[in-house]
Amino acid sequence: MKDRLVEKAWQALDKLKIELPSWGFANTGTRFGKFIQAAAATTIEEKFSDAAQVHSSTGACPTLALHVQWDLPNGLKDVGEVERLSQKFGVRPGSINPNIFQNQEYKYGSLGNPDSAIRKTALRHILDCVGIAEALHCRDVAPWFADGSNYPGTQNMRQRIAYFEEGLREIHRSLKPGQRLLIEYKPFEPAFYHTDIADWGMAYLLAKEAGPQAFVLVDTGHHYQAQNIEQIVAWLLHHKMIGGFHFNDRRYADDDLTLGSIDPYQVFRIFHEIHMFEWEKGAVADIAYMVDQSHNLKGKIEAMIQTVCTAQELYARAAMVDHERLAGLQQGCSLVDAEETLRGAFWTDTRSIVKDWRKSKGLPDDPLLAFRESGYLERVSRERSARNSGANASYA
Ligand code: RM4
Ligand code: MN
Ligand code: MN
Repeated sequence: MKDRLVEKAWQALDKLKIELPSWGFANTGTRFGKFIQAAAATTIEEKFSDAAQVHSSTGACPTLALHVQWDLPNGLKDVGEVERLSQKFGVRPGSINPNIFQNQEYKYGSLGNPDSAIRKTALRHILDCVGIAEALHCRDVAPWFADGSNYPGTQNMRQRIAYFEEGLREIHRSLKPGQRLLIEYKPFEPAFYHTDIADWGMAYLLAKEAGPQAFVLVDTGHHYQAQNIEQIVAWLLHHKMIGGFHFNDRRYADDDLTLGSIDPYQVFRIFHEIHMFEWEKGAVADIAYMVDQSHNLKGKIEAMIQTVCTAQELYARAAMVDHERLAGLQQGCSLVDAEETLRGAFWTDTRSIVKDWRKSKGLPDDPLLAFRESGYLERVSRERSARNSGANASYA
């Protein structure tokens, strides 16, 4: 007979699905340059193929987030090819991510640009993305806006709020029933004086203004130091406004480090808020979990597997909090016992529990080892190395 808390961990693991980012398999880097990897994916087919490796070894990643422009450069015309690849590799397309930050015209912003023609271009692109999402039966459209300014006084911040409200309302009008618009915030970079959607409050207000199918997306790396991310999650849960997560960890800024590599307790505390909410409400919080990491130094597929395993271990730990007991201790303000109840779950080594769960599903108990033994990395390194050696690594 399984212990009651282990049973809770297994049930949580059954539910946890984590989307992978197509761009996380490509040669990406820091703004100073890229360290080219022979095995990196350059085509959408290779990205699907790599994602399928992570999914087959973990069983937890059935979808791949796509960045239109990087993955569907011809927009709707590429939908057929994406469908074909999805069938071939057994991974569904996931969230559709518009690209409104790379083109030259977006120098002063996209939806917040003072030039109405550029605002329209950005809007048209995002509306195309909604169409692509519909054609691929994807639920979420998730724009990240690089909009902002670098120097005080150079932009009218209030005016830009109105532009965002107007644009997002129009995007929301084009959503089909069941589709969602996820609004991601980020406090700085590439703009360093002001970011148009800098924090969860701004994202929340814009989502509210856009309409009932708009929600907030929390990227764990998009916060200032010492910010209480789990409190933000608690607020968003309370208001039924949390739509999704981008998983990574960060030391200073948007570093895209492996989830939980710097501060596993923080990831645990975030998961704890979600589990506690679900326990209280007796309902599942409808949250789309996704990895948003672009590894420059680690092998990309291995880093994804490591992230998924870390997420599972920490998610299982948070599921093992004795919620009944904790609720009673909180009510009685038994500070030490309440904290120890939380800490006790955090210090539970769930690795063997996750292993047993994997075995029960017919999955490899050590996904990283299974991937290494498959020979996939060696094969694709050979096949792709010539193309990757020609990749542009330079910053200037
Ligand atoms: C941003 C943000 C977005 C991601 C881009 C590539 O920092 O996290 O989610 O799409 O990077
Ligand atoms: Mn992100
Ligand atoms: Mn980011």
